Amino acid sequence: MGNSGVSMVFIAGPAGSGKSMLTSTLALWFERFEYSVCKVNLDPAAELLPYVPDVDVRRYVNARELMLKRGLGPNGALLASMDELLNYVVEIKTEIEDCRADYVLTDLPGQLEVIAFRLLGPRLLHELSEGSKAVMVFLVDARLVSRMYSAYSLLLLALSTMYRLNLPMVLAINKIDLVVDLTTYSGSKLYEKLYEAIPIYRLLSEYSECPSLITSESFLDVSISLQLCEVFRQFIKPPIPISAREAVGLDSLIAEIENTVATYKEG
Ligand SMILES: Nc1nc2c(ncn2[C@@H]2O[C@H](COP(=O)(O)OP(=O)(O)OP(=O)(O)O)[C@@H](O)[C@H]2O)c(=O)[nH]1
Ligand SMILES: [Mg+2]
Repeated sequence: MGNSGVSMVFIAGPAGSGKSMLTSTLALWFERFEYSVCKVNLDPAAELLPYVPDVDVRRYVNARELMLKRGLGPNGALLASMDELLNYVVEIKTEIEDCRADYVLTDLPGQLEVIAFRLLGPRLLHELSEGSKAVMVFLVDARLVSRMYSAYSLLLLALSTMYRLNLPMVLAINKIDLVVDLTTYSGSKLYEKLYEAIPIYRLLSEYSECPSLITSESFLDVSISLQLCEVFRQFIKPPIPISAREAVGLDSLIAEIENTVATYKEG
């Protein structure tokens, strides 16, 4: 069947990084660029969403109901829900195709474990994106990457998610409004401030050599830190700074999504 003109954008990232809010804001921005968008909620445990989904998996599986019915805890219920969703792939795909949108924005659950580190989550994403071009936007909360060691661990998480899902990735640092004053800084000044505040920029910048970044903060063996630094640079482009809440940086994010989609090769 195939959906070849359509681009699937999976919005991933740790719990609370702003995936649902970005789905909402990004949809508005795509529409501003005159693209049609289909908003998909793929989180069976979502309670309140900041957008009205066009396709909502809670119609098929509801984590809360499963929790009560099977006596599961919240994590177990989410795992069971994602497994159950595989039975509805055809229905969900049909609903997505019926949207006839240029872009499908898929809001994923915050528990990365279920989407990337188990058997069925990656299979679900793979089946949903079959026949379309697909890209993952990986969101990181700006407040959580203020130290070099947290930059390393979040980049490892992003890289392992990308590796497991076998999807090209656009990394975005969200909630920059909480680390810089957006009323004072914009343009290149904003970027300078972010460069100071968020070590990921130094880590991924071609203007600094990896050895110069090894500080007393690096807790791993120096040679491992150096090698990881090189690996990150090889596979991850400097992240796009955004604020999903304040709708800042979204045109750059969309440009990067389009670039990445353009180079997509179906695996
Ligand atoms: N200040 C600020 N807050 C934000 C931004 N984006 C999201 N938030 C807030 O962060 C919290 C979590 O946002 P969500 O969009 O629910 O995050 P999520 O990644 O979907 O969360 P889970 O689905 O539970 O993993 C909410 O209180 C949002 O209002 C942002 O750019 N700036
Ligand atoms: Mg969410």
